[in-house]
Amino acid sequence: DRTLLTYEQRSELSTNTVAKRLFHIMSAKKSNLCLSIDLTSTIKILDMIEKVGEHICLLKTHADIIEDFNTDFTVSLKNLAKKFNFLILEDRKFADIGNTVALQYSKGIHKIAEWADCVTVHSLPGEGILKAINNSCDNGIGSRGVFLLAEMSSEGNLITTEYTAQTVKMASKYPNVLTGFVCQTKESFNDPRYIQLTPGVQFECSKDELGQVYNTPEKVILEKGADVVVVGRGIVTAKNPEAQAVLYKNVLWSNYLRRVSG
Ligand code: 5BU
Repeated sequence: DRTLLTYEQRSELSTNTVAKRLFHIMSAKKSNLCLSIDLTSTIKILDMIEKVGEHICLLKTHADIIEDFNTDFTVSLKNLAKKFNFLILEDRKFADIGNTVALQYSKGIHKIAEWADCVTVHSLPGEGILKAINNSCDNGIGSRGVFLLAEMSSEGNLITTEYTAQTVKMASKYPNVLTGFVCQTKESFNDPRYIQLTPGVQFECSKDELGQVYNTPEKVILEKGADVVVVGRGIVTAKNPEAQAVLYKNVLWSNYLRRVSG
């Protein structure tokens, strides 16, 4: 059972550099909290990171919602990642043929490959999409990672258990580029090398008006097998985001300790 091993133990097994680094950061900072920073201005994003950067292991971005995106911003982002010791995940959810994804990954305004340690990718188009990112890494951009979507948190999504199983099978051919899976359940995969990233988390079990479904920190860590937990509006829209981030960090970490102590 991968969920009974510690993050240190799992970092020893990692075959992807980003997974290894993320496991180390989690142990060092005692944080398995990923902040989903879904804000639309670069100043607001950088301000928010100054407040919560110390408490997170991973920062999840949506570059395409930022109205004033620019290269100075990505330089600042990388500096903050270094200062506070967290990694950056661009939640781009690539879903096209490999050739197009290779271009979307490294070109355009966003040049994602230059600043994001890892990206999210759909398995729907087939393994060409993993090959594309893998090739980009081999061709000079260095060690990067992929979180493959095996399940989603939203109500009525079309992913079946068969789709999840085939996704995990497809990924098994790319251990060097695979950081982990974005998923909702412990049963979706077994391999302890990979990180389970789980979004849809708030203290209040509830929903939003557009189909997002929330589980509590305790439930996703103890029952659902989450390793890194994504919190967005639960922190970003709080009156005091820093205090709220500390609350999430502490609850998530104590539930992880409970889990690995059996
Ligand atoms: P929230 O504010 O905590 O609901 O934000 C959740 C974030 O995680 C948001 O950026 C989504 O795009 C992202 N997400 C998700 O909510 N559910 C999924 O299954 C996947 C990503 Br994949």
